Amino acid sequence: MRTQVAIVGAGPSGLLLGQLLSLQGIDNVIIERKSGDYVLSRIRAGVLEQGMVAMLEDARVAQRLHRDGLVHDGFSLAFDGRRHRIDLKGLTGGKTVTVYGQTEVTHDLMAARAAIGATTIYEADDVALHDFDGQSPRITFVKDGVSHAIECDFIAGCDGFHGVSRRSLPDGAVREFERIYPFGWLGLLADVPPAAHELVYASSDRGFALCSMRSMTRSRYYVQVSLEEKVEDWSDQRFFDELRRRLPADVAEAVTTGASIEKSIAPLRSFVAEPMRFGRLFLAGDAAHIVPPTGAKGLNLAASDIHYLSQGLIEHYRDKSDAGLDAYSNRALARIWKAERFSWWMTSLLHHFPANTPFEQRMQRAEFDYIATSPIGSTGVAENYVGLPY
Ligand code: FAS
Ligand code: PHB
Repeated sequence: MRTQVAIVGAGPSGLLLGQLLSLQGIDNVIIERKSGDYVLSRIRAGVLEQGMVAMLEDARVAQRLHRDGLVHDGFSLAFDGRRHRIDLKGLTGGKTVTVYGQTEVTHDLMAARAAIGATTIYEADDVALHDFDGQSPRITFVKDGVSHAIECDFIAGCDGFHGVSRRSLPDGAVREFERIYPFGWLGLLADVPPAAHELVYASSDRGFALCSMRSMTRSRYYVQVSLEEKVEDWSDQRFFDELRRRLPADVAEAVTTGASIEKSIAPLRSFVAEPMRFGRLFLAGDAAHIVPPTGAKGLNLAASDIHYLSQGLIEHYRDKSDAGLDAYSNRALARIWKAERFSWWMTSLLHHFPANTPFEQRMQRAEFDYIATSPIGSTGVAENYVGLPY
């Protein structure tokens, strides 16, 4: 088999890249380790920056998003029961975010790919990348016990943090930066109305909690837990009781309990691999970087990577120019590091760190007080939350 661009991974990064390339007549094949149903079953992000909404419009997959997505003009920070609303729209000259689950984004991209007739190979085993530092990269994999090879011009490594692409690079080819946080997020999804019409990020001496949603009838909640916690030790009742203890009283009272549809614990880490290109292999999305979900940046960073990478590939084929590909890594990393900073800062502000001294706890409180009383402080939060320019 031969294609112009071979994409490893059928998550949001791979699917969005494939769609943008297909619309420009650039042939591409996606090779995915799991089944399509498994990819759709993963419950992940929920908030889209305006830039990502524009990307999905460019990809012609924004119809359901505009029908079902919830446009939010603000969100709240709460500290020891005191609440401060960040007026996103007012502080950023009209920018907003859209609440629309990553599952739905993936569904829309999968449907578009099927409609356009592009090839996705699911349940591919032993995926391996070859000769990407030369002129003729290729990918090999096993499907139903039969070995296959795909010859291509370029490989896009969109296979997430645990994927094969970054691990295929020679030792010393990338420099890795990492911070692992001493806690995780226990998330619960339930078909109950949200406790508030906007997101509430709450910090209390018991730990962090987040009230989010997927629609006005489906809520997504998180509580900070230690890394020793096991999801099977958390009944729905125990989860909701702990959630309420961490929320401002009015929000706690508005929480509607209900049977969980999904419950899982995710670890939190900050991670960046530099550079994001090696010869004809380009890393994008979680394959190159991870942020703690506190800033709602993970999925949105994948979108901006794909914005830069798709532009570079289109210029290569349409304009015979490699300027975009040559600039990809530096352009993407410039935005990535600013989102890493914001995600680290939001996480540091809102979580209970067991090793924090009383002084550091006071610094957290002072940071919140500054934001709550300074329009300039709130504006800094707002412009990062809606997403810095591409
Ligand atoms: P993904 O990991 O989504 O997709 C990579 C794909 O590659 C997967 O389908 C995988 O099966 C496939 N793959 C892996 N290895 C392969 C191989 N060897 N061969 C072929 N295919 C392979 N972000 C937020 O903004 N908010 C959140 O609340 C949030 N919560 C998250 C919770 C969890 C548990 C995780 C893991 C991430 C969360 N994220 C969140 C971040 C998440 O949304 C990512 O940013 C987003 O999925 C990035 O998309 P991709 O880069 O496509 O990577
Ligand atoms: C979610 O709805 O899953 C969500 C929203 C905002 C975040 C993280 C997760 O910062």
